[in-house]
Amino acid sequence: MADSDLENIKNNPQLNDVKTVPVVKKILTKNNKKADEIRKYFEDNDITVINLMSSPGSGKTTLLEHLSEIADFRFGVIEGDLETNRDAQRLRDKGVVSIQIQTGSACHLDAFMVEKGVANLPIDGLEVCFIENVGNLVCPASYDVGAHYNIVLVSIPEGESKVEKYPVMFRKADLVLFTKVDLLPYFEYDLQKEKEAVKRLKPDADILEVSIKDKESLKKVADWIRGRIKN
Ligand SMILES: Nc1nc2c(ncn2[C@@H]2O[C@H](COP(=O)(O)OP(=O)(O)O)[C@@H](O)[C@H]2O)c(=O)[nH]1
Ligand SMILES: [Mg+2]
Repeated sequence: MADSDLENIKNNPQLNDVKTVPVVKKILTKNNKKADEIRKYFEDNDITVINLMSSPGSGKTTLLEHLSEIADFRFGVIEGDLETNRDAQRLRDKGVVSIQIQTGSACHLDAFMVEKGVANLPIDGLEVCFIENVGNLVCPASYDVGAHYNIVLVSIPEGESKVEKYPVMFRKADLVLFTKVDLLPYFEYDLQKEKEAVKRLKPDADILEVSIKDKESLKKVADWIRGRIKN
């Protein structure tokens, strides 16, 4: 388990009593071992795994739908939601190989849930596998799901200060996407200030602005991903 994960537990008033810390530590240690197995499986098959995390509705599935039209790499998707197969179906409608995991009441995916998705995902010819995590800016950040990179999305209509309010999530980000920037004229939103907040929390995170109305912005996301594909 990473030191930062233990720090997160210790800083959480619900989890930091003497009885709970060893239990949570054990759960995360088991999870991380399974996540390493998943990463190895994908590496053995030359597939780069990317975990998408954000609040519900910030544009994860929409981004994947658009990437299916412009990306010059083949990708599959493991979808995580509490209920329904809707997001996986949206992607299958676009010709993308996609498997839905229903978490029931769990607010995040863990490596054991992802393992079940992986078992049903046909990976022939894939270069990238996205894991669309459950919409939530808190819980998914604590669970390694076997990804190589984390992309965190935050949309303009969610309002300012999300980065500073949910630092654990943004510290995990390799790329932060500010989504729905076409809506900037309609919101009081200081994008520069929010970008600076990202840089303070995670100085080496890349940052991109995205709008589905601007194909060039989507191409930049595809290029960032293409740059992380092995071979
Ligand atoms: N205006 C605008 N709306 C967007 C953009 N991206 C996504 N949306 C809308 O945001 C809503 C939620 O998107 P969805 O992809 O389902 O979010 P998810 O829960 O993160 O997967 C949908 O109605 C999308 O059409 C964007 O760039 N601009
Ligand atoms: Mg979705």
